[in-house]
Amino acid sequence: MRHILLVWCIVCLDAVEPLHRYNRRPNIIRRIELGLEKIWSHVGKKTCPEQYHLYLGDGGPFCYKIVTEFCKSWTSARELCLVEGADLMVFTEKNFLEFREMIKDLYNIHAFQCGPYAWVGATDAKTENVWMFVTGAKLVVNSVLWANGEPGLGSSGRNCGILDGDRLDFFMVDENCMWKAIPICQIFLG
Ligand SMILES: [Ca+2]
Repeated sequence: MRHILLVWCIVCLDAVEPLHRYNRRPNIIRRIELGLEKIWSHVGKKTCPEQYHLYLGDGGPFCYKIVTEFCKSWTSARELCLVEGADLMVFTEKNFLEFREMIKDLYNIHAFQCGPYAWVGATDAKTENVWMFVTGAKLVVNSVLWANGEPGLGSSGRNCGILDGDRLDFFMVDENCMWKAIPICQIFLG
């Protein structure tokens, strides 16, 4: 199972972002492998590592962690999750609205490090206007995740999905991947 997870992870990396970008930093694959080893027992027992919360609703079971204290580009945010055996969060149509409320409430209690923005595990970096989740699943253009009028079709400089709490009430927009936002990490248990 561990090897299946690693192969899945590497295939998904390549599905959404060319693997050679990661191979320029050879340690990252090893660090991802170590991350998967760390969470392996949790996946087997359906428990969450420290600082992660268990979610049993739609799309679960999975663990998630809203990392309010780090401010990163999309790729760096994703790497932060990957080395913990996680990945950037993906949502279902049903659980998104629940998480959006949770993220809004959390921001109101405890402001995020770089403003009201959070990265989603979604990108069209590989093929412009073809939005993919990091799981390899396709994200439809009329998904409830998107803010009205988003994504901006043909915006090749905006290839990463972000929840924008500044203007759009934490619905998703396409943003420049070098923008800084907090990661939300997710570990699927099933
Ligand atoms: Ca784009």
